[in-house]
Amino acid sequence: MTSDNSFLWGSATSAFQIEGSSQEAERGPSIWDAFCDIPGNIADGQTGQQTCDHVRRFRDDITLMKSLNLQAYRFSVSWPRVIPEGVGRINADGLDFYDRLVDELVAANIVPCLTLYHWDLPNALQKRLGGWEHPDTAKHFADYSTLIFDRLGDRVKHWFTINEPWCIAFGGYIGGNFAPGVQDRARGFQVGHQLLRAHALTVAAFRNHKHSDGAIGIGLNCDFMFPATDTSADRDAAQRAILDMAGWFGDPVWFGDYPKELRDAYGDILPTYSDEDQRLLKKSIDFIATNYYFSDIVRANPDAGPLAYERITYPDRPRTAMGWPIVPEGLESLLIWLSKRYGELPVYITENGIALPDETVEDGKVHDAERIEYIRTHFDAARRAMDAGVDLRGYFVWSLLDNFEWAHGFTKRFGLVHCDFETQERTIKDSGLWYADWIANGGWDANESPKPCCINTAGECQ
Ligand code: GCO
Repeated sequence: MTSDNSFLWGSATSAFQIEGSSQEAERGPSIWDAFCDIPGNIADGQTGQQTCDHVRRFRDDITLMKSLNLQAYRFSVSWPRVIPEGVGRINADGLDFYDRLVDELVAANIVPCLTLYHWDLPNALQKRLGGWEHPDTAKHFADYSTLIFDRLGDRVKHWFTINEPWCIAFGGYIGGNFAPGVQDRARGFQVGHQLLRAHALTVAAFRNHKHSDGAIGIGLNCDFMFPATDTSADRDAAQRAILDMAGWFGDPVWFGDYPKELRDAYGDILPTYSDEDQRLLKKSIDFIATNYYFSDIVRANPDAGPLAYERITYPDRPRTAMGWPIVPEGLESLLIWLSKRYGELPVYITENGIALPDETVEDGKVHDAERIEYIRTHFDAARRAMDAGVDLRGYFVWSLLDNFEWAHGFTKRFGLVHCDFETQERTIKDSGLWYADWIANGGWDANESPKPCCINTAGECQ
């Protein structure tokens, strides 16, 4: 994203997770509001109505970012705050909010990095068109994005179209644990397809825009998959598992089509692209952006679905409050895999972080040593990937604040800053203080050099 080689240390959030609805700049309902209204969907029965009340408190939150020494801040714009019905009427107050946010970030010398879509589709489009399954939604997304380029493109130069299309398609339409809660693989593939078309149309609009002097990409997510054994069957199975996640979206935006392995395995339920779609999709990213949280072990199993692989959770690793095994070396391997496959483009880690159980404020402090350890070991993994040739340009810790963790509601805390959801009081955790020092000291350069990794490809310590 940056034209020079400078490295950005940042933190990330998303609109639905932190903004709250708020009286000022009120937004239209999104599919996540509708999903929260269905009893049983959210672990603690909570909603996105209030969350961190960021729309009213954004100036204080920027002050917090300054105390963390953040150089960049990745946030998302809520489409229904800007265009409540998804098309048509523009909510001037909503647009003004993002304008002020960007102004204040720039004034604070924090680089604004903007995600156009982080899961909160205007519910009107879901009801009227069937949401992302309908090809017109992709066009409406490109129109909405163009409005954002018009208004903010003079100051924002770092753009992400869609955050984690895999989660939207898989979580929303195959697993069904995310909005809109469907369980149907063919519909999931159709949604993934239209998300990719939306990305391609938006990038084309960006590249023709008067404010095209920035860079644009898509926010992928991939768990890394280590083969269970060194046999070729398991190694191939692990590759198929990576393609099933990162390749489903990464291949189209770079090569213009899905991986052959997915076509062979899924057949006709994987939609096909028109020539025009393919032309627009090919090389429609200026950089690779990925979120990373954990890795799994993969074994070949002919009976385990069309791609014949089985994922196994690391049995012997410590787990986060999400139940995710802590596997820092998976980040190193993922970065190398993505960089080799997609043109050795510049790379950004757009999310990485940990939820911890039972975090409490005592005497104005939150002692989260495990978060410091998690972040530090992942920083080191990223550094090893750089030493192996990955052109890493930035690292965004998830998340700035404890926030609304989707189907988990407020039960999982990822923040560098603790948020009391009753009083809205913010407390910088030990990890936030540590990160502020890390950035002030120049990252790895001035801190001790990364520890070598002892883990082999089977996930064992050598
Ligand atoms: C995602 C989203 C974030 C999450 C984070 C922790 O990856 O699911 O981008 O919104 O909150 O990843 O689960």
